[in-house]
Amino acid sequence: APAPSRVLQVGPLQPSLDRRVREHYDSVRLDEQPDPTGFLTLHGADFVTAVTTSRIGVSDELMAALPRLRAIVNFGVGYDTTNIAMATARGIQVSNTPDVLTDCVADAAVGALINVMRRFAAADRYVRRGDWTLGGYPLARKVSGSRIGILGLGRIGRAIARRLEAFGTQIRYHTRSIVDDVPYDHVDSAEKLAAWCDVLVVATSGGPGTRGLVSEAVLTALGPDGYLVNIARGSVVDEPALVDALVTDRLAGAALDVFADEPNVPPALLDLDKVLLLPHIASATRETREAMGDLAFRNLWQFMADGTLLTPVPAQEPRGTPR
Ligand code: 8YV
Repeated sequence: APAPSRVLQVGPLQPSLDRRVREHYDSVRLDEQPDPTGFLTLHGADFVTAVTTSRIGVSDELMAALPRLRAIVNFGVGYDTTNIAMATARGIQVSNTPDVLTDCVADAAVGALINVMRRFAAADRYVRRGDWTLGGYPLARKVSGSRIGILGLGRIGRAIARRLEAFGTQIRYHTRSIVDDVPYDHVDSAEKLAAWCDVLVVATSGGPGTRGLVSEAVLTALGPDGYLVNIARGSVVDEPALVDALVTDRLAGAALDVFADEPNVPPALLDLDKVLLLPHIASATRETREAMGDLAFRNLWQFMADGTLLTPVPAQEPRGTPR
């Protein structure tokens, strides 16, 4: 019978997670196999656990090629790259790494928001180019006291809101259902929230439920004096509509850490000083990535010990399942 402790590493992992998995388990890097498909045909039944990241996930095809898979351990809080309904139907548990990255992602969202409203990155380039000798830098927008709309008020959305309270901002949010224990007003649509706020911060999860939530209509409602901050997933925003709104000055600016087709960024954005472009780094600090790797490993360790996960994601019924 296949060795039950074999672990499939779907792709590259955070270094200390990679080291610990190799130290404690018979692990195999799928992406290092010369013929991954042939390898899975021969050995797919060896693996009851797979370790992956939010960026890669476990595809439907890979899940189907692992007939004895019982757990997917995910490095990252987002799990939109794995079909949870398919995993649920197969009795496969999935874990993620919540909480340990909340502060860093919220810090990044606030930093990006300040940066793009005050145009600090563009001002830095202005000085480095020697343009300061040509005259003063254009006026920017005040962050303190501005109106902040937050899409998604989970752990990260709440942490962003708490930080922005300190700037004397007015805060409202939109989620599918009202969140009880917060001092902010709920707005019943993304479009209405965008019409009200100066800055729309995207802090939702990714996946089918939020795809295209920031539509052309939402961007139009946000308007020529509005800013968009996205530290969630590129899929939440209608990216072509965003690019068009920015290029045609129907939005004041955007701070983007995530994109529809990473690492490819729409070329039209590359020359816009009103846009802050970041390479998906909201959680990318030494401390947080170590903590994420440790939590991912502890999920794997616990599953191997007793078949349970420390931080399982909610099971999902296949879409259209009668309640
Ligand atoms: C990670 C993220 O950088 O946690 C997530 O969902 O998007 C980031 O924190 C990335 O997913 C790691 O692969």
